[in-house]
Amino acid sequence: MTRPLKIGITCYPTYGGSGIVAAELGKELARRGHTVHFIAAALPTRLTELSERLFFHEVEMLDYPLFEYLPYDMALATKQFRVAREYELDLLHVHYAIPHAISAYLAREMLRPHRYLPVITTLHGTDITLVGRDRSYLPITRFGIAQSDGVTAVSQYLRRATCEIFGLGDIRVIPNFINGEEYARRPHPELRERFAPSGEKVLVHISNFRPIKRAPDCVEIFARVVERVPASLIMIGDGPDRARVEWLVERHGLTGRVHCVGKQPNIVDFLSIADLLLLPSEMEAFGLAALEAMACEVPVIASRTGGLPEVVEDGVTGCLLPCGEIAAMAEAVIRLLRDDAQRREMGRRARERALAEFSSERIIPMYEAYYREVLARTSEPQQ
Ligand code: GMT
Repeated sequence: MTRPLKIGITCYPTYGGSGIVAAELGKELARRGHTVHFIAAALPTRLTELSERLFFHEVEMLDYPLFEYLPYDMALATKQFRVAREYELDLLHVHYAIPHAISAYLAREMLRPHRYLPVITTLHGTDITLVGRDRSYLPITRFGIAQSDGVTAVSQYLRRATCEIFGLGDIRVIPNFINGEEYARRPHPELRERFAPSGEKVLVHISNFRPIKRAPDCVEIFARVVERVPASLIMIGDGPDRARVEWLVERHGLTGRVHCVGKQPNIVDFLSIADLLLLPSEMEAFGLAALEAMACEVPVIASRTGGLPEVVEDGVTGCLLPCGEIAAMAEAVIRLLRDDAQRREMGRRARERALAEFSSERIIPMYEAYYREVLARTSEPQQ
């Protein structure tokens, strides 16, 4: 029998899908008997409960008048080094290359006189396609990825993009995953009554309202839809574009029909009353919100971009359209809202696909196998 592992995980705790994936991965690994130590600036949002196999170590930062910018990367490296030494971690798994891969590299080098601590970096999207490719970060991002002992990407698209942008090739694709028991459609009459009291159809958007998500497009699409089908739109999340979304809602006279509910702890409740998910992003390396919706039998209307075609099957589990084509997206929404039978069939197939391709039962063993592969490779004598 293989022994359980001691794994350090670093991620962004509050903002975005990479932190959600990291937290869910940690919980799944702990359920399978491994011990997981989260090393981050704050407790990751999805990590509500710690246990004897799930630990959290906060990165402490000394402020000093001389520091115009606090050296977080160094504080993180120090914490990773300390936790790895004290808890005898087998490996460090960092999510989002910048700056986590660099901090992990530093921690590994600090520990090297004692022993070798393998580092695995998971690429999530903008760490490559937006921030990482920017000239100010490109060389150091490339270095961090190249120095990692193992690199995974959440989609084939992201693997290809990394090869093209950085000229780096040895990347394993391990897609994002969903726990099919937690993510399942459950009746929620009170919530439906609150947002659709007259039996309106319910559209949902979930994002961090950054420009790349094109949240304002949802309001433009909805403005066209609501002229022809009674509907409500629930916008979940918060971020820079929220004010613009609220302004557009007023301008289109949609107050009371569009509900900006901010960040919500229980996404499943909202997805359980949703008829469709809108995801008009400019780019998604994967599109975790799409997968969460699919698991709850919600078809997805999304942009044909990045890794989304690997998640949403056009015409089968949702519709993919060119980014920014508001009118075409609105037509697709109207068509599906008017055809209950087709929409429900798409929802059924969406859940089927989510479970068949992206269930935690299928994906977590890929991470476990990859950990063991990297450990076996790095336990050979280092040059
Ligand atoms: O969006 C980001 O800046 C990074 C990241 C995050 O932390 O939310 O999002 C990416 O990772 C998610 C989880 O793997 C993916 O589902 C998102 O598609 C991806 N975002 C982008 O590619 C824009």
